[in-house]
Amino acid sequence: GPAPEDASEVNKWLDAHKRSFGHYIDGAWTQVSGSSFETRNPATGEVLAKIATADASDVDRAVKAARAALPAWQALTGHQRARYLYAFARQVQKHARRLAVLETLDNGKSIRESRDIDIPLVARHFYHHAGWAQLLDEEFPGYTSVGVVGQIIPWNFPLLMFAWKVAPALAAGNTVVIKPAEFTPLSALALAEIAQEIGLPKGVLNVINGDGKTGAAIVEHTDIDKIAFTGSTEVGRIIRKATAKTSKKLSLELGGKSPFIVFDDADLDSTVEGLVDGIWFNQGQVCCAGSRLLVQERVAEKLYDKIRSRMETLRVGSPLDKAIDIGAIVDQIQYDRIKGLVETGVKEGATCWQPEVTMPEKGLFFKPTLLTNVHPASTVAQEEIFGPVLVSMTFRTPAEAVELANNTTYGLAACVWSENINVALDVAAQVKAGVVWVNATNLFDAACGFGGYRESGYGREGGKEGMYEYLVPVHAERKTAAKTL
Ligand code: TXE
Repeated sequence: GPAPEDASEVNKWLDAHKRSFGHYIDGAWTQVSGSSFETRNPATGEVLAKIATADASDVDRAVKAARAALPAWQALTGHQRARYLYAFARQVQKHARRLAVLETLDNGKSIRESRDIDIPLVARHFYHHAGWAQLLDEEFPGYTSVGVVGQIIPWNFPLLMFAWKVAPALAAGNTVVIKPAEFTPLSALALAEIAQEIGLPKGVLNVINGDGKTGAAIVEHTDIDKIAFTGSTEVGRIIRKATAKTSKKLSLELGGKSPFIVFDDADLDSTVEGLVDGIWFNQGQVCCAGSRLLVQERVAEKLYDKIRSRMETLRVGSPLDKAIDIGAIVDQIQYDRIKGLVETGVKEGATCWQPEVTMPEKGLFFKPTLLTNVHPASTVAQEEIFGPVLVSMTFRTPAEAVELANNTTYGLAACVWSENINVALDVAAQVKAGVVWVNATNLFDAACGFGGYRESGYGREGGKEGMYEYLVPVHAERKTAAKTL
């Protein structure tokens, strides 16, 4: 196969930072002192860098910097702010290779995905929102920025979630305090460096590190106007409670258990390719993963045969290997959680099948897994596994498919596979999900609002809908002032 991706540029970058990172507050890097944590490459176990942990006083300094930067940032025209977002996008493209390798080392995702999917989507997101910044006055008359925004993101798409949060916030004229996940802090720090390179005014974007305690300090800070969170449903609930004590605006993008519905007239070969993308993309660590296969009874065995033979061809291996399909699971905690849930599934009566694929000798690699004979009320049919594990159930009629599809507490995404467009559109309309794909899955675009219903959270990210999360109607006094100008 081709030579593995060269990581020397990233290693040089890490060495230049002495493999030790503080926070990026008020346009400057803080010293690493006090408590810290290590971030590892999950494919090798190697420590990549030491990262400072922000306590409540660090959070406070970041919020103060964001507050101080707010009036000048708000006072810029949308056009002026757009120039920074364009510059951001261009720098992401310029450093695409380094960012992709860094993301792969810290997260364990395949280089093919970080290079061809994550990084291009990050650039696209900044370009798209530069456009919104320019159109702010025309498209959102009577609206203004929310103010200082606190953002907490997960580890499954560290760079992309950074872009999803930061680009609309800045476009709308907010200033930001963002915390990447403790498993994957490095790429957000590389983007902080980009903010510095493009001369983004100090305090407009502050990046601080730490675990849930730091996250909680952001959520509880009294001078933050809005919280945007992507992560577990459990932490989402904690944040909902905490923000209820203040007047903070809130948007939540939480877990999912998205149905992948296959009718007996579907093109089964493309369905199988869709499944590879739906559940094995990013090792299944995707909030909208098509993790629940619902297949019409008559074709179930035929589809399972096709899935199993396709699974035999999936390549699990070093994320830097350009030819692999499945990389490493982000962390031991997540690995153990996946393993535990599969064991629970088997205990509850599911049949577990894994292919005879070659596995790396060390590192956090999990075999692609198919669970059949799953009871709709069982744990694995209800709980998000967040790993390369496909759970399957069968149905007989479209009505039964809809009932099964909606039979979880979630409502993030879904897809329907059928050659009969009437059936597909009819079923799609009845599934409770923020996005429904027909004969496709995992299609994302910066122009399209993404988000969930029910326990999957609320609020949308991307497109015009996403902009409203970072805007509020101008109060009467300001409106009058604007008119007299
Ligand atoms: O998530 P957490 P975890 C799901 C998925 C996964 C499970 C657990 O099922 O297996 O969640 O993952 C910060 N106040 N998803 O434990 O803890 C934390 O530091 C404020 C789905 O890693 O929710 C990190 O930055 N912040 C999901 C972020 O929250 C807190 C993506 C997410 O971590 C906090 C990730 C607190 N009390 C996991 N506690 C998706 N929707 O895509 C933690 N954090």
